[in-house]
Amino acid sequence: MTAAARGPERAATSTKPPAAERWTAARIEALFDLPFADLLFRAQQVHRQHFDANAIQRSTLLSVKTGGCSEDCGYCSQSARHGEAGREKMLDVSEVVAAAQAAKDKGASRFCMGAAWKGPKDKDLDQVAEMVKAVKGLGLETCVTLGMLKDGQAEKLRDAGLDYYNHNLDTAPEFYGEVISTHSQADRFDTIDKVREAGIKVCCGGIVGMGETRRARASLLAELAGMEPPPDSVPINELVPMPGTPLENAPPLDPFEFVRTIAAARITMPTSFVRLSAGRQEMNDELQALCFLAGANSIFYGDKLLTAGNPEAARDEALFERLGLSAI
Ligand code: SAM
Ligand code: DTB
Ligand code: SF4
Repeated sequence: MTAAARGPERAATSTKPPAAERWTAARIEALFDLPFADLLFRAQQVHRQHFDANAIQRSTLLSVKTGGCSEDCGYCSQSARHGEAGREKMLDVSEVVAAAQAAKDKGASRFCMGAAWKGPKDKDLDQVAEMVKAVKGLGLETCVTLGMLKDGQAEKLRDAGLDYYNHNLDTAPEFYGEVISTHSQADRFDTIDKVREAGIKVCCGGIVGMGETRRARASLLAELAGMEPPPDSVPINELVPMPGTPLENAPPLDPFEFVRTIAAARITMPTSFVRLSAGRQEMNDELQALCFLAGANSIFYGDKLLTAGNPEAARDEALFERLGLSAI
């Protein structure tokens, strides 16, 4: 089923459910605690009620402005405080268009442009709006992730043809301060509200594997599922431990715990696209297949994320072929 076809269902779920039905962190943690096969079976059932279980949406990422960010997010290679990503000036519109055309030719349906900013200055925003317009003109869906937005900026992006804005909650509210000190999660909600009010679709998820507890993973999902409505797209990133960052030595997450997180996201946000996001390059094909079985139905496609690696398109093509998956 397409996102457009899900519109009326989404409208129907926007009324706040009674407290007993709300996905609290405790209820979501109880999902995580299920035997693995039971959890995956439930996730598959929910997935098949709302989506074609063999169809995966593919977005290609491009960093249009890399490094030198004022924020101190402990996982990020682009922070000026610890990042080793280096600093690059903003790409020209022509460079972005060439990358977007190449992504389209390889079979991506959406092109996502990221910038390492706390938030864009108005002058920067005008340049990104030009990029959005040009990429949209190629017939691709558009997404940007630019940090926090000021009043009026979301509307400018919408008018340029922006379909999605990515802005993650990143982790549980109670763990946020352990990872980021230069802004609060309340600031993140504020930008998400601005995006939604401008009529742009919301892409919002988080990162797991940063040393958080299972309860904190459940708590992140409770925040996401509790949005009214939940995000249209929910990226679940596994921490890519980037050299030089405070989290470079974070202990790796049990791979089955990652699959459980995907399954719990699918069950608690039945009509959202759940994106198997960062960390895929470190996963074998079998683990990725389990993630698809758990209800992931979207990936980043192309050999680079923003600064970290991602599987090459040819490897993904081969995996799709082996699993009988088709691209949306
Ligand atoms: N500056 C903007 C912001 O913070 O929203 C946009 C770029 S930021 C790199 C986008 C998202 O990438 C972050 O919110 C985080 O979820 C994810 N991310 C960044 N570094 C990561 C890493 N090392 N591993 C996994 N996810 C990461
Ligand atoms: C998201 O949730 N994950 C993407 C996208 N949104 C912008 C970014 C992942 C970044 C991984 C680390 C890097 O490439 O630097
Ligand atoms: Fe800056 Fe975004 Fe990286 Fe945080 S995640 S340091 S805001 S680029």
